[in-house]
Amino acid sequence: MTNTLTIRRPDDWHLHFRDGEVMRGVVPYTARQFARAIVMPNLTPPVTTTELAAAYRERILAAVPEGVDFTPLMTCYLTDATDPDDLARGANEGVFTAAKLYPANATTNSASGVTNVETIYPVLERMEAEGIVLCIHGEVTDADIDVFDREAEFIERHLRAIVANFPKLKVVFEHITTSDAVEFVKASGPNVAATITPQHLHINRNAMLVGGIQPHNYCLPVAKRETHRLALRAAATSGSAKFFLGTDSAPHLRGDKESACGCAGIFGAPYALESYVTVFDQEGALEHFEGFASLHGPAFYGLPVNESSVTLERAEVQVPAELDLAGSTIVPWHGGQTIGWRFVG
Ligand code: OTD
Ligand code: ZN
Ligand code: ZN
Repeated sequence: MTNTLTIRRPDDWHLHFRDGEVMRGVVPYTARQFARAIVMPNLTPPVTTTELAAAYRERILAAVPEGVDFTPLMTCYLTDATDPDDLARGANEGVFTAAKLYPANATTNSASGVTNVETIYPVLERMEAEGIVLCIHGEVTDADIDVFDREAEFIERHLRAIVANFPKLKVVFEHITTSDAVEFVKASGPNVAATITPQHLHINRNAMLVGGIQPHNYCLPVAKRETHRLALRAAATSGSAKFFLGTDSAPHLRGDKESACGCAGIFGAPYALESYVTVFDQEGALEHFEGFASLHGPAFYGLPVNESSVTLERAEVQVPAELDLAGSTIVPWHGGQTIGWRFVG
């Protein structure tokens, strides 16, 4: 039995750092485990220009603890009014690593998102030409579509057309939650990949709704039924380079989640690697963990792999029920549970 695992230092290909005090509390958790992270731009106001992204990057870097090597990779929040020239300039200057498509109102702080995907086809054309990666929150927002069907519907209504119209565009289907998404990504060419969160590998929708409402298991896209979770686990642990790590860590203060209208988002950063490696262990696929965590993401984004390494060991770890962040409390993913792997460093 493998009791310790040493892999190249991983990266987190999708997370939310927020801003201000909360960001300063959150960044060290990610910088402790990951060398780089794709930082989502859904601030208020959103990070829509090169100038805003460069300033946000500086604020994040100022929150990285002394002596820790961590690089935030910035994304541009696409709107109906995105200027392709500014996006291309930001990418060429090394400010933007990717751009993010939020269908308007699909998730937290996405009200300024794209109202009609066709509106931004000129931007996608420019991104394809410049080699800028497109990250997609793949859910339709139409009121008549059931929340559990919104991802599958997005594939049929929009994603097939985007991939067909821009065959050279690199597309990351973010935080996939369905077997439909797994099948779509597997059937697509090498320019289409997906990130998978720890929560969608661990829980199905019962964890959110059975035995009382469980707000700390609520995120978007919502967890689906068990067959989908099993498809995600098979994809993540298969060794396929099309699937890689993206926590979608999305911290909200405890009171904002335990509320009559609770916020969507799970704070996965603090025990992220322990959570993922547990899944690979349960699936008998520890040999594929390094690919998922540390190799497939850089290969897709065309970036070098990290030279340093991290070690995980089999050991019982008690995850705190809550963490203090800038004087407020946030409940972490696995809060109050015991997990079977420890991050050594
Ligand atoms: N999902 N919460 C948030 C973002 C993600 O869709 C996402 O990427 C958030 O709070 O920013 C969430 O549930
Ligand atoms: Zn999203
Ligand atoms: Zn996200």
